[in-house]
Order: sequence, then structure tokens, then C-alpha cells
Amino acid sequence: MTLARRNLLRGGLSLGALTTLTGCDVSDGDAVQGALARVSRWNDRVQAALFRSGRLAPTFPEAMAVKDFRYNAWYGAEQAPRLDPADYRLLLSGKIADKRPWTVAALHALPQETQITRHVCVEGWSMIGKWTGTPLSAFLQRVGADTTAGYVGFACADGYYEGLDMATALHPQTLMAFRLHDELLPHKHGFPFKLRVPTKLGFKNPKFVTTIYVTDKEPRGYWPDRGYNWFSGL
Ligand SMILES: Nc1nc2c(c(=O)[nH]1)N[C@H]1C(S)=C(S)[C@@H](COP(=O)(O)O)O[C@H]1N2
Ligand SMILES: [Mo]
Repeated sequence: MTLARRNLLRGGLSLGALTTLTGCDVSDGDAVQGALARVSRWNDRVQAALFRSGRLAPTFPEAMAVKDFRYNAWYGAEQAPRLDPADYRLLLSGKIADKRPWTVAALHALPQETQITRHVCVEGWSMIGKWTGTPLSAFLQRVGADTTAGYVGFACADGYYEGLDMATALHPQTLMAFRLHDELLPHKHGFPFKLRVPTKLGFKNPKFVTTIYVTDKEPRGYWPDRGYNWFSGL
């Protein structure tokens, strides 16, 4: 984070500035929550404005990548969906020209790249991993997505849902990841694929994705619906 950005964000989030700006009484819980929600939305706009689609997340040497990657979801790993490659279909909807569903085999036939990047979870852990997959931008182009639309949304086999602003969806490091540490993505990590978005916090990396849609309406997110900042850039 640059110093200017840090100061801007810190300035924007200080409680003193907040109460001055909103004139609300800090003892009034609802007013404070409302003001914080407004600051969070303002913060989304500032983050989006500061985000440069060309700015790359740091990458690391192969030796730093962890093979036994940590699992996370709101439920245990043994309950993670185990999607059957024989009947899995990726569904497409919204502002996409070619909405034909995709089989696992068709997804795997797409051109792929490898990245070694850090996954950062808000719960206070981070880990470097090696992921291989297709840039989401290439996939969106391939299916004739309207990339002038505002957002790309994702629905998952476990009921999870997330969304990315179009600049992040088209970012060169945003991957549909099919492999982790050179092996087929394990079920608990999102088979047949997870979105790997190294410019975002972990919760904006949906696993076991079953639908991708393109829209002008900001897609809701599972954790943002529970109070986390929607943009959550790193
Ligand atoms: N479908 C789905 N995707 C999800 C989650 C989830 O609960 N369900 N949790 C998110 C969170 S909070 C994190 S930190 C990462 C964890 O991914 P991993 O298990 O591959 O480490 O997945 C993200 N994507
Ligand atoms: Mo997370």
C-alpha cells in the first residue's frame, strides 16, 4: 500500500472524522452502523479508483509454495461439496453471448498459466500457494461476455456467492484455478475450480463455482452480507 493510499484510508476511517462528517452520536448504535456502512461503500469507491488493472500482486519462488494448503469455509472440510466430474456443468448467465454450459473436460482443455501468490484470509492467516488455471479474462472473452458491464458474479455448490468488479475480473492474475501445487484441485479447495484472485482477500476467491454471470448490478457476497467490506482489495 502506498503512503498516500494508507493516509487516505486511515483518514477516511478515523472515528473522529466519521463523527464530524456525519454528526452522529457515537453512542447511537444504529447511526454508527449506518455511518460505518456508508464509509465502507465510500471505501469501495476509493479502492476501485486506486486499483490499477495492471498492478500485479507479488509472486514468490516455487520453494515458498505450501503443498498442504490450509482449508477454510464456515463448515468443516469433510462437509465440502464433492462435485462429480461426470455430471458437473458450469452454467453461464447474464450479459454473455454464448451461454452453453461447460464440462470439466472442456474447462481443462483451456490454455493455462501458473502463479505462486499469497492467499490472505481475514481470519488472520495467510499462505503462499501455487495455482494453475485459465485467466478469467480469456474465458470471458471466449464466451462473448460483455466486458463493458460492471461486474462478474459467482454462485457455488455450497450456497456461497461472491462477485468481482470488472477491472478485477479482467486482471491478468485473476484465474479460474484447476490445479493446486500441480495436482488436480482437491474437492475441499474447490474442485473443479476456484477463482484465484491474488489482489483480493481470501473470501473473494469462491470455490466449487457452478455459475458465472455478468451484470451491471453489484453482486452480493456471502461475507459482505455479514458486514465485511465488499471490495476487500489487498
Ligand atoms: N464456495 C466457497 N468458497 C469460499 C469459501 C466458502 O466458504 N465457500 N470461503 C472463502 C474463504 S473465507 C477463504 S479464506 C477461502 C479458503 O480457500 P481454501 O480452502 O482453498 O484455502 O475460500 C473462500 N471461498
Ligand atoms: Mo477467509
